[in-house]
Amino acid sequence: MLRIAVQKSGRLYEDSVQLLKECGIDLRNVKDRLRTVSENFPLEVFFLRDDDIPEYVEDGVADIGIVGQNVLLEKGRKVITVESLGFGKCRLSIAVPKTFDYTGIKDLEGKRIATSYPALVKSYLSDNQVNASIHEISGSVEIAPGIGLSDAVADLVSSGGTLFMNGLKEVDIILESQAVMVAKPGLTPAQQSILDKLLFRIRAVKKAKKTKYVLLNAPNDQLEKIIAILPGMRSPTVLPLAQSGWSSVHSVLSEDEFWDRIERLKDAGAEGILVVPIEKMII
Ligand code: PRT
Ligand code: ZN
Repeated sequence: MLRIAVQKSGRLYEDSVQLLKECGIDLRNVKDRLRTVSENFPLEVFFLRDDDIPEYVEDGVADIGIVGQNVLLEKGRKVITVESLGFGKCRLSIAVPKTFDYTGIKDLEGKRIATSYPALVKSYLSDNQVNASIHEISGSVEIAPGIGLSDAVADLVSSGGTLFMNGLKEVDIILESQAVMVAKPGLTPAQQSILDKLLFRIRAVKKAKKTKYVLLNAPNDQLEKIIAILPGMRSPTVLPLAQSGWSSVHSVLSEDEFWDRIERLKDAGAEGILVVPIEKMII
């Protein structure tokens, strides 16, 4: 049995539970529970506050956990990052009032900065040889300058809407963050083997999300040209259509090259292009 710590409620909860479900791990009655055991995979799930997860994993109360890199690096616990998960993306940024004529980090010399991430901010300031006082507050950091508590803030940003609504502008990025899976050092061979199984599934789910299955009809005299545009896992599948002189071509395309290739396929004479999501991809 492997014990995993995930956020009890908050921004990482839904995606964490969803990821486990997409890995085929049955989790029943997760709402309002502190722990649950999967019925079809040797995994026990603990639901905790995100701030506590690095410590619980380091101490071995849980064997693995899902947590934001921002929390992980702030806490400085000795755990191993085993996989980036691609959700919970945000950045820890410095923001100042719109009226602050900011030219660079040196402008924060002697200033007061409000943040919930004192360790990360402190090390960023010292890397840049800036002396400033840090005011640690645990929530609603963005209101600190408005009420005269600080001159600047260092807070998590995703869309930037919260900063904007509070008359602040983002001026420096301290850290780009996303949710990661962490593990305690020294897993037993049995635990490591469950983790390997889980990571295998997570990677298949992640890969599939970035990839689309494409089906199209191609005139046979254009087949060579069309096949050259499609990368495929090995090479595309080509099946004859009932209508003579035409074939059906199946392949996979990654998200980044998707639109470019679709344009080229159309130009090369492809018709009836269907694009289908892939649930899992094992290569
Ligand atoms: O109760 P618990 O302690 O578990 O949760 P929490 O309240 O401490 O954390 P929670 O649920 O708010 O966030 C959990 C994790 O989600 C964070 O540690 C980040 O890794 C990640 N994450 C991703 C974010 C954001 N995006 C985010 N935008 N965490 C917080 N925010 C906040 C930010 O602090 C600011 O108040 O959202 C606001 C800004 O959003 P925008 O879109 O207006 O810029
Ligand atoms: Zn928290």
